Order: sequence, then structure tokens, then C-alpha cells
Amino acid sequence: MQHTVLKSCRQCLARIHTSATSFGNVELTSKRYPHLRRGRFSQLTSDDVTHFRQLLGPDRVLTEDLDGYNTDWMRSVRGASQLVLRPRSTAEVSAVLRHCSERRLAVCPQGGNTGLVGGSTPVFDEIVLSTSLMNKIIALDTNSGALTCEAGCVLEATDAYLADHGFMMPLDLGAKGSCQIGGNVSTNAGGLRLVRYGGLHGSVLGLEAVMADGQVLDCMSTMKKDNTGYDLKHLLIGSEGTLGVVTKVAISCPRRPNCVNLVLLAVKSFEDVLATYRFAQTQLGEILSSIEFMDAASQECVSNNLQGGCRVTHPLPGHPFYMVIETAGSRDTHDEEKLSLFLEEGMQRELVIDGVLATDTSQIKSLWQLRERIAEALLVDGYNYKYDISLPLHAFYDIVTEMRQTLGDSIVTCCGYGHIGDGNLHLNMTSREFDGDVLARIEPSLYRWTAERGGSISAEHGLGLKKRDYIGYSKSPGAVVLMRQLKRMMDPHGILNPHKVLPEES
Ligand code: FAD
Ligand code: 2HG
Ligand code: ZN
Repeated sequence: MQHTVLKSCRQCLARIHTSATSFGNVELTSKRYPHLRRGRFSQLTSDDVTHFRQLLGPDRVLTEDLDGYNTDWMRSVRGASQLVLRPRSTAEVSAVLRHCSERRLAVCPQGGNTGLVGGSTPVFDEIVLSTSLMNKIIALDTNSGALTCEAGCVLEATDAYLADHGFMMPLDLGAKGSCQIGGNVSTNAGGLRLVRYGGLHGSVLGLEAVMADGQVLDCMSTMKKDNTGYDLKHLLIGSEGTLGVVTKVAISCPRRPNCVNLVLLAVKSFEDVLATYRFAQTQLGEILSSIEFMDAASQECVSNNLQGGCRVTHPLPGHPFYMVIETAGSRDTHDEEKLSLFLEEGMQRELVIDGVLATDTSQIKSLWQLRERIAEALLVDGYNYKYDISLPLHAFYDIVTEMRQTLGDSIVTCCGYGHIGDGNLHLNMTSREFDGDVLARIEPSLYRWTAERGGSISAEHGLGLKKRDYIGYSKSPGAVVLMRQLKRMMDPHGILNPHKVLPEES
């Protein structure tokens, strides 16, 4: 099964998942969000199940033990699907969707189920279409670095394959052990190295998808440049399973750097975080590969909440802010010298209070845990109110302070961290259990606050179910109308991932 996320921390995940938030205890989405109405889709019949068994064989049509597919990684939403289909090929996805379209059966496409906005699980009884068995690497062009693979390839495994050939995936996320390339493309995932390698709208060269009626849309290409007509792949990138099921992806992969170095910095104020960010851009320039920031509350959470064999010991405890800065380049002596100098000068200028420099792979991995495992550590508190916003850097941390004041002791923690190099703040609050009053004090005022500052209410996680009603804070009415028209054209019966991305029409 899935839900491993970070392979080193099964124990902690087991602890999270056997606590108050185990599958069975997660409230049904239809109860938690009572305003949602099941669409006018058909009910699944035994004839449908028989049909799917004929198509896929009995082993790949699941009707029992579906909790892991119905519940999200955060244990925050739970659907009531009675059927999971596990196709192995594009032709099988096509046959499944053709039947679903003819029968008006709703479908929820699912990759690694690591999505954070309630998009990857059914809301009612949608059929789960899992891409997990479509996990073959098809080709790697070692001249250009163009990789072609099936949608179910897991990010970490794909990156390991590329490493053997001197290349790397152009994206990296904490969920790499479980998330799949089809899910990454469908959410337009950002992650830890977007600052260096850019987003998926840039690195995806081509894709194949199956449309709602079962037709295969072939937009596969491994060329960097192709200006022939409308570039339809961009409609699928970030469409969160609502416009088609991505079955294959061609992606441009950079050369793996010869040397990677990393520093963890302790910083005394957010103003100094910004000054250090600017200083890093000037001093490290072309070798900068990641620049992340974390506040004290997020680090306390990692230090205190992860227990047992996967405990993380903080090397610089007790500081108000932290930054992780990674460099990747081709000459180790050059890069190490640059980074050491940056650290030395940063301390001389009193931008940086303290720092740890890591130059070997295991030290680097262990420092990354302080950043990558925050999401997992937060879940241990109970319920997690998770926000992922873009903001201009001058206003970046203000909302964390404001939220703390607004929510007081009605919450366990409020922390801010994220991809500062991309202007992307991860704002998180936790409480022991889901609390509708806390939610009502956060939404929609947080979205209004973000819009007033010209930010986006979803920087990288998407809208899914949880944020779809607030799309108007980030997109104009005209843009939403055009999105609806596209949805209607590409999925006339609305069977693909209903209740996600676009608000219900009144
Ligand atoms: P799923 O969660 O299964 O699905 C996500 C959405 O895509 C759903 O709407 C689903 O219907 C749709 N979908 C999935 N596969 C397909 C397909 N083949 N065709 C059509 N639609 C499909 N996200 C970031 O952007 N940056 C981060 O740094 C980041 N870090 C994370 C760290 C952790 C610990 C966790 C748990 C999540 C993180 N995420 C991050 C969120 C999540 O991992 C990403 O959104 C990821 O891209 C989802 O991939 P998945 O395969 O798990 O997709
Ligand atoms: C990350 O960058 C992910 O770690 C998750 O996008 C963010 O937990 C979050 O809020
Ligand atoms: Zn992120």
C-alpha cells in the first residue's frame, strides 16, 4: 500500500495513523461539509463491477479494504467509494472511462494520494482510478535528458533511475517516496528546487491523457521547442484530475550535479531572513539550488512530535528563524569555498547567528529532515489547518503573527515555513480535533488578506475540494467562466473528479 511518504519514518506514521486520526475515525467528507450534494451520477451496480472485472481481471478491481484510498494523507477527508480500479495501460484507462462516461459513473483519479487539499479522494462514492500499477519508465534520451515514463512512476524511484544515468528529476518534494509523476503533473507540484529548475509548465515536454469519454489525447513530444497550435498539455498540468487522466509524461531532466552542499542557518528576525536571502542570491548566484525558511514553532514541532526511531535532533535549537540553503554545481572545491565564505560573511555581518555546513550526503539528508518532515510532525498534534499561499516577500511572515493573535489558545500551534525563494508561505495551524469554529476564524479572512496583498490562495498544492469555493480570491470572474466552459467541453457529464477545483454553479 501507499502512504509511506518518507521511507525512514514508518514508526512515526504508524503512530499518527493509530492515534485519534486513524482511517475509521475520520469524519466522512459528506458529513463534515454538509452543503455538498452528490451529483446526478448513476449508482454503481454489480453489472458495472462485472464489466470492470472482465476488463482488468479480478485482482485489479477492489471492492474491500478501501479505507486507504478513501482517506487522504492528512486524515482530513474521507469518501465512501466502493470500488477501486487499478489499470496497467492507457488502453485500460480508456476502456474504463468509456464505460464510466456511458453509464455516468463519477471517477476520482488517484496517484500516490499525498495531495493536501482533499483532491485525491472521493467526496461521495466516486470510483477511484488508481495509476499505481502504471509505473514503467519508457525511455531516457541521454543526450537531451528527456525522460518518458508512465504516470504511476513514483518520484523518488524515478529519480533513483535517473541518478544511475547522471540525471535527476527537476522537482523534489517531501512526499517523494509516495507521490507519482502523474499526480505531480496534475497538481503542478512545486517543491524544494523550483527556485533553480523552474515549474512543471516549463519542464514537462509532453504528455498523454485519457479524456472523460475514453478518447486518448496524444500530446507526447520530447522536443524542447514546439510551436504548433495551442499547447494543450498546459491545460492538463495543474488540472487536478478534472479534465483528463494523465497516463504518460515526457519531462526534461537536468544533469545531476557533481557536488551538493547545504547550510542550516539560525537567524534572529524575519527581516534578517530577507536580508540573508538577498545576500545568498548575490553571493551564491548560479549554484543556488534551494532556499527555504522555517520558524521556531515549526522546528519545535519536528523536535517534539517525532518520536522513537525516527526522532530528529535539532543541531541549533532555540532560535527564532532558520534557513536551509543548498548549492549544486560541478566543482566541489569551488562550491564549498563559495558557501563557506557566504556563511562566514553572513556571520560577520550579523545576519546569521549560527550555522551548520553539510558537505556529505548523509549530513545533507539529515539536515533536510528538519524541513521536509514538518508536515508529518504537524499531523501528530491532531487536526491540521493547512494553507499554502503566495505573497510578496515584504508581507511574508505578517500573517503568521496575525493568526497567532487571532486564534490564541484555541489551537495547539501556528507555524510558518516554506519556499521563500518562490514567495510561497506554508502557514499551518493545529488543534487536537477538527474544530469548525477555528476553521471559520481562518477562512475566508485569510484568503481576503492574501488577495489584498496581491498573493495567491494556492501557491502549489492546488484547490482540490477544500479551496475550490475561494477561487474568486485569486482568479477574475471572467477567468472562472472560461474554466467552466473548458470543463464542460472536455468533460460534458462532469464525471471527472466532481466537487474539485471549480465551485458548484448556483
Ligand atoms: P494525488 O495526491 O494522488 O492526487 C493529487 C491530485 O491530482 C488529485 O486531484 C488527483 O485526482 C489528481 N491526480 C493524481 N494522479 C492523476 C493522474 N494521473 N491524472 C489526472 N489526475 C491525477 N506539493 C508541492 O507542490 N510541493 C511540495 O513541496 C510538497 N510537499 C509535500 C510534502 C508532503 C510530506 C506531502 C504529504 C505532500 C506534499 N505536497 C507537496 C503535496 C503533494 O505531494 C503533491 O501535490 C503531489 O504532486 C501529489 O502527487 P500524488 O501522486 O500523491 O497525487
Ligand atoms: C512542503 O513544502 C509541502 O513541505 C507541505 O508543500 C507544506 O505542510 C505544508 O504545509
Ligand atoms: Zn511546499
